[in-house]
Amino acid sequence: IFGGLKVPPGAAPWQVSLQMRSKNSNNPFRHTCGGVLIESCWVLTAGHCIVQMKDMQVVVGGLSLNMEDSTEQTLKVEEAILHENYRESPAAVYNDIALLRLKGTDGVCANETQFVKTACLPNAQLPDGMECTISGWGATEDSQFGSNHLLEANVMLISQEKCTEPEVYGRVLTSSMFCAGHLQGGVDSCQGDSGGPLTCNQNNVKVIYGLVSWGDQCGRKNKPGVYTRVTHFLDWIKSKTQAASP
Ligand code: 4AZ
Repeated sequence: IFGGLKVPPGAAPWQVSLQMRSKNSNNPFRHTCGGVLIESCWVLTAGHCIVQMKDMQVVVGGLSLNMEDSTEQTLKVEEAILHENYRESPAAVYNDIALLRLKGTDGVCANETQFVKTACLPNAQLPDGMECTISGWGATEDSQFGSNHLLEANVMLISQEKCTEPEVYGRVLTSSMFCAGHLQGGVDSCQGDSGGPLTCNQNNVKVIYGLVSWGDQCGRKNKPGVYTRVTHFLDWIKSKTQAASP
């Protein structure tokens, strides 16, 4: 996150750190992407986060990556479901969404606490210009390796009309994506934040409106972050999560 501040305990209880097994024996799992807990056994993330991931684990309820928080829960992944129409091109990533089914017993995987809660899904489009919040452990203006503490920043929803202008992203932006940020630059998501949440207030409830997906670098003028439009995938999410639960 560029231009962010530390997230206070319990303020982003659906935030997930998606971690991949690494060769470093001191730290056998490495933070790779963000994600969002949407049900006790389901995490929503970006498709590009799981395309080449084998051995993963999910951590919820933690704020710091370099020490084990007493509030965190570590879960194993039973199944990763990538969107059938996931595509990468040099210009953009399409249908950049995936679901992770967690390992648990009797339909309980993550346990709800003050620090671990599921996020609500949106049920309508939200207005351009609305202020929303992004969070993650990704690269910052000071470190390309990311932040040890979870950071958050406020960004504005940018109209499709503005974001498809040639000086922004032009026609590579599709209706299943949207832009959010600050066109003057400075505040943005970045590498390592991918798959993590963009939350907005809808009727006084925070909903997961976007997933960090891509962008032309980070924090640059006229190059806001691009997010997977969660409302576009509600039927897909429903079909996958309902098919696998009893
Ligand atoms: C990335 O490389 C990435 N500024 C993620 C988000 C953004 C740019 C790049 C948005 O994963």
